[in-house]
Amino acid sequence: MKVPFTFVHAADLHLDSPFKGLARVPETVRERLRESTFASFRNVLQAARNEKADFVVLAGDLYDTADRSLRAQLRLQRMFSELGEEGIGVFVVHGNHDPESGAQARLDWPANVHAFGSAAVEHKPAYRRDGRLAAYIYGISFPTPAVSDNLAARFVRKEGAPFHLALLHANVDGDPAHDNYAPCRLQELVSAGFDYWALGHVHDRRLLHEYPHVAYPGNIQGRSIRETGPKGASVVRVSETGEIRIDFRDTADVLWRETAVTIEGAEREQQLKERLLQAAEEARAEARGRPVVLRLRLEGRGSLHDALIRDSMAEEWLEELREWIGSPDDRDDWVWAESISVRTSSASDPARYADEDGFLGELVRRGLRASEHPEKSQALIREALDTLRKQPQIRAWADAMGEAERSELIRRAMETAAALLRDEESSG
Ligand SMILES: [Mn+2]
Repeated sequence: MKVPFTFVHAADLHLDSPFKGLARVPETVRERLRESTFASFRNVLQAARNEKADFVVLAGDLYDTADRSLRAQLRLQRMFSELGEEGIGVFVVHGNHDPESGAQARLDWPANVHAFGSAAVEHKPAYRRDGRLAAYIYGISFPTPAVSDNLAARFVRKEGAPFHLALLHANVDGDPAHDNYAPCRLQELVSAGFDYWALGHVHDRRLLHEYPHVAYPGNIQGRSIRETGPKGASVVRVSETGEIRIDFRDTADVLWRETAVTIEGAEREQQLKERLLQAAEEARAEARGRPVVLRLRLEGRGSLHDALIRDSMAEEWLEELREWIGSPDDRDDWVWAESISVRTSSASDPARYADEDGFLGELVRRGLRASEHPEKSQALIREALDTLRKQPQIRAWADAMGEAERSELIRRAMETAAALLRDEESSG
């Protein structure tokens, strides 16, 4: 028989993230974003109160940088001690963004907080609010930012508790989208004898296994247009029979969204204007009172394509769209149009030139062949970028491209070249 209890699992708070690269956004937007990681974490703790959680576990990257922001440390200290007044414990491990080696303010942390050290895996009892032992919590922090050791292998289950919770910042099964720190295998976590692995590091929410549960809650607040989708924390309920139920709480303070707008069937700019505006208003409605940073992705085949790919056209639409949807200074549920990306195709499929003689036909034939064959598209892109590869950023971008992206790039290059050649022919 187990003891029923409830806990909140969150990770990757990245408190006080600086939101660099937002130099050109209005002050209102920048300010709200700078506060968003704190606001989301307040929502996480409010969820812990509302759900009558017995304790909270935080799986690393509480802070954004190794030299922890003073503001973040002082605010955490206050928020944690408020939880302590309600009898809620807090268990913390540190990850690659906030390892032990970073500079830390010398602060007195409240007694309800336990931060695991980096020397060895420790275990601590976690109690329900009524004082009954609920679980042992095991954890270890990163000593330095780049940990290549398998920390999971050091976890050993002890006798004496009804439930065993392992708290770790780690990359399970070498997820290529994240740095391969504290690498380990799902299979070894599953067979290690714990009931729940509370993980951090991967910023998407993932449930890798059930019974035992192995879970990433994802980060609590999107920090760029690459971090769209719901962001928040898991409320985990363990019943007396050991059944585990996980409920997600979306705690984000500002939403990052990318939404597609098709140009198909739009013959006139007026229709495009209406569609852009509608997409922005839909994003606002779905956010239910929260502000949104929005990227609009134009796609589909249509007659507006040829105009859209001209220099600075997307910028002009973007500036106008910002005017129509209103200034972030005027309402709390603002929508900030971050960018418009053009992924459209011309109304007429260039494939129909493939049988023609001459340069246009040859270009289209080569483009189609390359976009259909991964090796050919790779070779073509390599050849095209040859001189640019000296630039480290371009090299990194080119090397990170997947098969589908390369094929898409070739197809777009072909469409653009074909459109320019057709223009030439009709004007000449
Ligand atoms: Mn992180």
